[in-house]
Amino acid sequence: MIAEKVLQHPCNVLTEAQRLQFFRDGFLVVENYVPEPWLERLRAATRDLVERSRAVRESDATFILEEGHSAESPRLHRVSSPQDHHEAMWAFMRDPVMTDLVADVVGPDVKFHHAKLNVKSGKGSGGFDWHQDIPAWPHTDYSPVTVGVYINGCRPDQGPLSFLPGSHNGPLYSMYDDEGNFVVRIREADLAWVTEDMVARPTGGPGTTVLLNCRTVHGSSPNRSADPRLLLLPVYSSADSFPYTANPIPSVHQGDVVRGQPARHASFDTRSCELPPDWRFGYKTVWQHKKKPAGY
Ligand SMILES: O=C(O)CCC(=O)C(=O)O
Repeated sequence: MIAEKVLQHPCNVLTEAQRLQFFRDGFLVVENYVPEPWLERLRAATRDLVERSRAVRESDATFILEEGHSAESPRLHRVSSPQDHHEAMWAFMRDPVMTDLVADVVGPDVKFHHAKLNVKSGKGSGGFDWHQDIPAWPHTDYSPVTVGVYINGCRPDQGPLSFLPGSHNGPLYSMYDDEGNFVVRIREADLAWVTEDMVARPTGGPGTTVLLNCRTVHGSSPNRSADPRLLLLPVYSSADSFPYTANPIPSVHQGDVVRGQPARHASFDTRSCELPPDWRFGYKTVWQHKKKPAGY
């Protein structure tokens, strides 16, 4: 569903001013949004998942390990598809606390696409270079939104998500490097116009939640603190928006309508989107492309 149509529906959670801010900036921060009982369940689920990672020696489709990971001292970049591995995660992602919020920016009918839990274990966990999300999973329109829930909050030294406000209205940049690898990184030359004062790096307490439009340029710095920075990142779209490439992070729940009704007609935004590699043959994560990554 395109923004003009979304705005015809009343808000559930956000104020009208917050929603307009989302469409103006391409992101919105709702401080301390997720209530403590949910945060407790998410923390417990995270502990279970981290516990399971003790048996893992090499990164696999679920656990992306950080350097120094061991059974004694687990260090994770990410848990892919946490909703497929822990019922509490899926219960949260389809709960109105999430779906009513998402409906405010995609319209009343909400569809799940994929999710990840970025753990960023701390003491130097790497950051993310500037990128846009949608070229990894193009859809028929640009309604997809990533919701970022800081389970324990995020301080400036923990590598908060950083945004270029308004960049969702600009071009989509290439996510390929000169060798043709899909590196999920915008070339420096493409962002030569960016100055420090343009960058937003919002932080907040436990449950602080970020809504991120799929075209917005964003990244993050390393987590130099001793504490993990738990960021749960489910991705949704309006129900009438359809992916036209394979999902890089497949889920048994992909395509589940988690609020409202399934669509009878697809929504189209004809602005072109660069295509990713064919993910049916596997997804090479950003970490596998990093030789000496920026920000480490
Ligand atoms: O976890 C982070 O700091 C950044 C995550 C991100 O940008 C992504 O997964 O697309």
